[in-house]
Amino acid sequence: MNVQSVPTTPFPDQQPGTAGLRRKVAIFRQPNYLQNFLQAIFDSAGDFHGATVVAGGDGRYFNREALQILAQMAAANGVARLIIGIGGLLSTPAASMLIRQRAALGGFLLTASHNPGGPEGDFGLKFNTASGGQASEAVTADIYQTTRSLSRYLIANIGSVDLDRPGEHRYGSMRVEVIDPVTGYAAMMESLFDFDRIGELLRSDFRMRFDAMHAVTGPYAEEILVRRLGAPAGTVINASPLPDFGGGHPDPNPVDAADLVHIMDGDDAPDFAAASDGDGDRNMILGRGLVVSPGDSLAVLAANATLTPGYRDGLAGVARSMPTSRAVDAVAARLGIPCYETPTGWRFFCNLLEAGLVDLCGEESFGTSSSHAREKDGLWAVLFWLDLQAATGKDVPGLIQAHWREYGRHAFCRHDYFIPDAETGRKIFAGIEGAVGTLVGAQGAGVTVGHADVFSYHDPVDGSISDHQGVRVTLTDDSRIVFRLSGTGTAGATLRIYLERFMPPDGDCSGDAAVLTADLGQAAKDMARLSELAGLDRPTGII
Ligand code: VG1
Ligand code: CO
Repeated sequence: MNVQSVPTTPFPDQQPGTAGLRRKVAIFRQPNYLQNFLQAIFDSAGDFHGATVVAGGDGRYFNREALQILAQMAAANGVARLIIGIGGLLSTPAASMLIRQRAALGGFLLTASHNPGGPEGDFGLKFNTASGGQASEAVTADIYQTTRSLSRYLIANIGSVDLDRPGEHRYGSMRVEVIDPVTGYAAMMESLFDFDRIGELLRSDFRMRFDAMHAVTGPYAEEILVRRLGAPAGTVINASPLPDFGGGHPDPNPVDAADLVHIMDGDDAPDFAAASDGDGDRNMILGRGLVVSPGDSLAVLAANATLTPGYRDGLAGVARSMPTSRAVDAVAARLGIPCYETPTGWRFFCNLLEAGLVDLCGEESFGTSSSHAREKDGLWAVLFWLDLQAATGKDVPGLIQAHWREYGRHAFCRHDYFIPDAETGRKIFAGIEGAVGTLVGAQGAGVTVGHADVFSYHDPVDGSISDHQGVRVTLTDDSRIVFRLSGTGTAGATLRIYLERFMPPDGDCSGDAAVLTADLGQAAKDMARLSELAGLDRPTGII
């Protein structure tokens, strides 16, 4: 095997965001760009000599080419065994589990998740460490520092890896295993949920629709829902992964999965619907006429966890990202278990999971998961909701309404403001941070600010501190407004404003969340001075 050391010069922009390095495909395809980032990982994220490493992606445009480069560089950097999902595909949760099951040093996840794909779209890469979770902030900082002084990368002439031929083959001095990732994933799901009663439900007159959005979950959903559980053909729609996701935006939310919302609002709506995102780590849960908010989903799963085989012994604790609604806090208080509040980004849950402090975690953007993996897991959440429906005989609206009657409702909505000039966006956000001290007592849209702070997270496991993780504003009626800047975009800046209104259990908890939180949104826009500083009078997106 011929290993070449190729001279190169640093790219200044290779700082990973919330979920790895995401850039336009055209940027990733510049000569040496991907190579530099990969070499920085090989140089700084562990000893790759003789190591086992996992690789796969969400199937977006450039996935296969990037995997070939990765294989050549892995061989050159001494990797002994490379495990790749067949066709170069691995969902993010399946990759996380595989890293753990195979005791790999880590894994390369080629995904930009919900960002659009195709030649004009985005590409992304993140590195997960031996625990199966995304590299910590410290490791990520080392990788970034390494990119800044890189002068060479190593690449080996091993020919082209056949990604579609299952089995183990030698390329240069490296063994490449091309595996079917669905089998192991399905076995894990079978150990957590009662497949007999879910199967019975799905084979009855119960009708379900799962939208794979032409992304990676299609094959997983077909195997589990249709082949193993007996759901009728046609249950999984948009099932084949496409390099451009069929031109769509594989983000499971009411805007990008509007077709599904429409189906569930119609007269002929099925009993249950769900969608997942590009890399299979997020989920959206729908009942007839109802989209379950991410915070409610986490809260319902936590409150009913002992009904499922995998969680029948109860939960050690729960965690939610800071902007996620506080619905789960109420459940944790009732159960007498701890509830942790972490910054956005799944990596912050990993220490808690690893230390056994929590079993369920959830994010504000339709992401939920548990101790079975170190990433969020879309299909897992769908199976959890199916199992709860099978166990209780209630449908989604029934489960949600029972929950609100018990705990009250945390109506939740997100307003996004896209600011084309990133620098202006950063200034606006800095302005909000700077104004925190003056917000208390301020009035807006009939509400008074009771508390405001810049969120800083002290990791209880490793003691690390992550500051500037968003601004929290609590109002005297226990409503809440949260501001943060998106870390996954590839152009401009997106200010995300999360709105939450608490409705007590003894009152009327019905109504559309967007309407129920509209006045909070108005107050938030004024606090951020968005009209004045960015000329924006209304959100560019409401989710
Ligand atoms: C978004 C979500 C965040 C999530 C991140 C990665 O980040 O809001 O909750 O952790 O995507 O998820 P941001 O910084 O744009 O708000 V995924 O499914 O893209 O891996
Ligand atoms: Co994702």
